[in-house]
Amino acid sequence: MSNTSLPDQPLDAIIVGAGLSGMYQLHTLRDQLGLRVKVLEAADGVGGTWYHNRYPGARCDSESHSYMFYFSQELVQSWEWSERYPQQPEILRYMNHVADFLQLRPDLVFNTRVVAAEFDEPHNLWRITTASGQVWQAKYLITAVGCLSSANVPAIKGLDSFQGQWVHTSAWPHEGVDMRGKRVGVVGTGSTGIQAIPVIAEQAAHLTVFQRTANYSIPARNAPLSEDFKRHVKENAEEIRALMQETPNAHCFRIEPRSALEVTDEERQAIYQAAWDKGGLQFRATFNDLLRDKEANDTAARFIKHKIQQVVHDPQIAALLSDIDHPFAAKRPPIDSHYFETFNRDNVQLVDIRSHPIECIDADGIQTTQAHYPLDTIVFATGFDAMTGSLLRMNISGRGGLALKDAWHAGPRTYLGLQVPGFPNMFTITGPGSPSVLCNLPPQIEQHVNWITDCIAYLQTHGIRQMEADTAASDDWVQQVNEAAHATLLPQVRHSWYLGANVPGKPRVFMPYAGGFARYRGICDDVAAQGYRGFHLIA
Ligand code: N01
Repeated sequence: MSNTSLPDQPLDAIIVGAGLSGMYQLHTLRDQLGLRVKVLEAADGVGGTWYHNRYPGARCDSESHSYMFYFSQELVQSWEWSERYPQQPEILRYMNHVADFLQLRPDLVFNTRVVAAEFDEPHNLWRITTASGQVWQAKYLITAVGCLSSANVPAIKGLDSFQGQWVHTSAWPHEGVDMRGKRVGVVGTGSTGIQAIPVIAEQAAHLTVFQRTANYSIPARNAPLSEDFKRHVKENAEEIRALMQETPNAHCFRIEPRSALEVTDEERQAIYQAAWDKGGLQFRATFNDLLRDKEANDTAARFIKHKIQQVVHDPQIAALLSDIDHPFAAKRPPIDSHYFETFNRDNVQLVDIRSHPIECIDADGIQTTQAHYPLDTIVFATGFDAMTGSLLRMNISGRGGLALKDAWHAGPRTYLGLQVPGFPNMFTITGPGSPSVLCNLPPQIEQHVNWITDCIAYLQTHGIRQMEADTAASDDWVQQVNEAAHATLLPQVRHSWYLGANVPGKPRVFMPYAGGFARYRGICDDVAAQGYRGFHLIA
């Protein structure tokens, strides 16, 4: 059987998606449990989000030594990052290295988009249909489709009539987009826009940034890694791994055990300044109550807004950029390389589309309620139909033909972000209800994959045909996810994609588990230790 031809017998497992999660899941099921497994992937290579997100400036916001697998010492020793925050091409090289190192390629099936997955109850099998009409069969269906892989292209009137080129950052053409001599417009100032804008400004003749919501950003202070640091990572891999497993966000730094309100103004200022100089996401780890206490959060917000006003020369532009309507880090906090400085360039213009929204796009550019902006290229850095978009797009139906979109009509309901009631033997890696996007993803992927692997080993050795999340256990988990979110400032943001509020018509439910990675891991371990409490196991 070649890796693209259908097997004669149903497989043990089909994994959808060849990003980090799909690749590691293939390795554990195939090489540890000896199961027959294939990975179906729509693209023609591995990488998932890093295969598609090739926009200028795309790089990781997690420090490189935390954005890698640690389950294998040999794998750790076989790789070296070049920068503190690796760029997309280097991350994609790492992904390909993982595929080769673990000899995964014979079981990766590329150019194969899943368009439907149905649970065949009498045969206890998942039937998975691809865009070319092939039907694959397997006992277990494991979705490894990532949290941020369905592009959110705003439905702006007239987009089809635009005579220039338009692109979404997450579907960047592989041949690149030539910005030289062009009038470029960027819509969106989230993490992606903030990475892309400084690089596009250097390439384009003129750049217009359309800002709906001003955003905080901390300087990344990216730099090449020293040989000493590279050695440090290799020699301390176990400690680094242990640290990431203990921290709430699965990063390589601890949150300081102090309140922003228990120090003097001078001490607080000095702490923020040191974190600003050091750069990166650690800024939010300076105090332990920034995400829980609005007054504490205000101190960080004031510090950053003041920095923006110092960096940006034109007071009107500085005012627009620092007029931020939400608490710091209540949206995913971006980090940047010279984002605010970019607005001091002569070829960059900031347009406030909160006060004067976009009315339409015409053949020549963007029309707001105030003015027309002639453009050759429009870049949508407008984010994703996050966490549920890619799952729903697969047309999954479970027991009795229950469609996932109907099961989730009021928002996603899962047990631990791992299973959905009514969908036996289906597992979701970093699904809604797990910490997922609130964490550095590789450690969480390792945790999810290891849990699923141990679980499947248990099912196989105990002769269990079906495993399915209990409805009451899922309802209780949804409640816990809700309570964890409301213990923080996270749900206070309008337009937050954590809530699904960025996609018109999407139910507003806080999707990721905000109780912290370490706590979540403990809960999952506990559930397994109690014979998979909250799941029905049918022999
Ligand atoms: O998307 P976003 P993103 N008209 O949804 C605006 C990850 N990531 O791609 O805030 C006009 O955060 C929207 O405005 P508003 C990371 O987890 C990871 O930037 O809704 N504007 C906002 O400004 C991140 O959080 C890395 O008012 C519209 C922007 O578009 C996640 O991806 C690197 C609009 C969207 O911001 C998503 O970030 C980069 C409309 N109709 C990103 N619709 C890593 O390092 C939306 N906007 C791993």
